[in-house]
Amino acid sequence: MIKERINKLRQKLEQLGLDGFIVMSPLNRRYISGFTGTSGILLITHKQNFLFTDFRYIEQAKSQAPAFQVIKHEFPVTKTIKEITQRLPLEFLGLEGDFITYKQFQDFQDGLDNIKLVPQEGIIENLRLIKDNEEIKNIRKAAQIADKAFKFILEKIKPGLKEIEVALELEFFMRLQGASSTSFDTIVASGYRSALPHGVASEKVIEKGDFVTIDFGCVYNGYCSDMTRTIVIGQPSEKQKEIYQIVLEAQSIGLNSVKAGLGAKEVDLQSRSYISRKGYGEYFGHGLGHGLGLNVHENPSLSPRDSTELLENMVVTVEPGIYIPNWGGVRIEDLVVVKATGYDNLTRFTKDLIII
Ligand SMILES: [Mn+2]
Repeated sequence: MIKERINKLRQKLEQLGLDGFIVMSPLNRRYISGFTGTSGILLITHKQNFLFTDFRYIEQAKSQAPAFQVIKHEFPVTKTIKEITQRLPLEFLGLEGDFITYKQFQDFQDGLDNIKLVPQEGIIENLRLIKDNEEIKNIRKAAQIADKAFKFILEKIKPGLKEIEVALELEFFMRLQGASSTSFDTIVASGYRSALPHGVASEKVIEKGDFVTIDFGCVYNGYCSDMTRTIVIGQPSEKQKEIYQIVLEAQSIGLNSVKAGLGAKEVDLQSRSYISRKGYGEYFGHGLGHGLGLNVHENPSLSPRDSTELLENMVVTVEPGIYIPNWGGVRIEDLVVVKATGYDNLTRFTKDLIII
C-alpha cells in the first residue's frame, strides 16, 4: 500500500524531471509514509526514502514508517537535509508550493544552496483522489459511526434543548464508538438558523416548528465521514414539506447521476437544474458535494467549476440544499464511493422526513 503510493509518486517525479520531493503537509506525510506524528519531513528520491523528525518521534516513526530511513534532524532541519542530499545525485527538488510558507521556502533556499527548488501543486493530493480498499474501509467505518450517532441523537432531541447540547451528545457518542475526533465543527442549525449552510451549533434553543439541520462526521483511523439530515420539530407546514421534498428529489437525482466517467460538474448540474426548475435556484448557492478522505474536503469538488472526470473509487458527498433567509433551510447529504456503473452509498440512514 505505502510502497504503491511511493511508486506512483516516483513515476510522477520522473515525468516532471525531479530528482526528489519534500513532503511537509501532515496528511500527505501520513499518506506517503504511514507516520502520524505532528512533526516530520519526508524526502523521497528515485532510490531512497528519508523521514526527518525530532527526538520525540524517532521510535514512533521507525515503527509506523518502515519504508523510510528515520533520521533525527539537527536545527535547522535544512542542515541535516543538506548533509544527506550532498551525498546523493540530487539537483532538482520538488516541494509542496501550495502548503509551505514563504518563510519556510526562504529557509530552504538559504539552507540548500546546493539544490534547485521547484515548487509543485497538488502532486500527492492527486494521488489521494482515488481511494484504495484500506481507505474505503476506514471511511465506511467512520460513516457507520455517524449513522449510529444519528439514530442515537434522534432519541435525545426535543424542544428546549440547545443546539450545542445536541452537538455535544453526538460528539460524545461518536468518541465512545471509536472515533478519534469530529471531522469538522458539528453543525446543528435550527429554525431561522437552518438557513445558514454552515450554522455551527450555537446557544439557540430548539423550538417547536423548527427545521433542524444536523451536519456532522467523525474521524476513524485518520479517515473522515460527513453526513447531513434535516428533521422537523412538530408537524411540518406545507411549505416545509414542499422544500424538503424538492431537496430530497434533487439529492436523489444527484446520487443517481454519480458514476465513473461523468464530469464532476455534470453531477452538480443534474441536481442543481432540478432545484432551479422548481424555482429555488437562487437559494442553492454552494457546490453539490466534495471529495473526502484523510481530509473532510478534498478534490474533486462537485461544482460548476470542476471539470474533473469521476473515476472508480473516488469518494464524494452529494448534498444539495435550499436556504431561505429568515425562514429556514434543508440540506440532505450522503457519502458515496464512485463505481463503474453507479455508486456505493456509505450513509445508510433514512432520508424520509423525520418528525420529532
Ligand atoms: Mn459535506
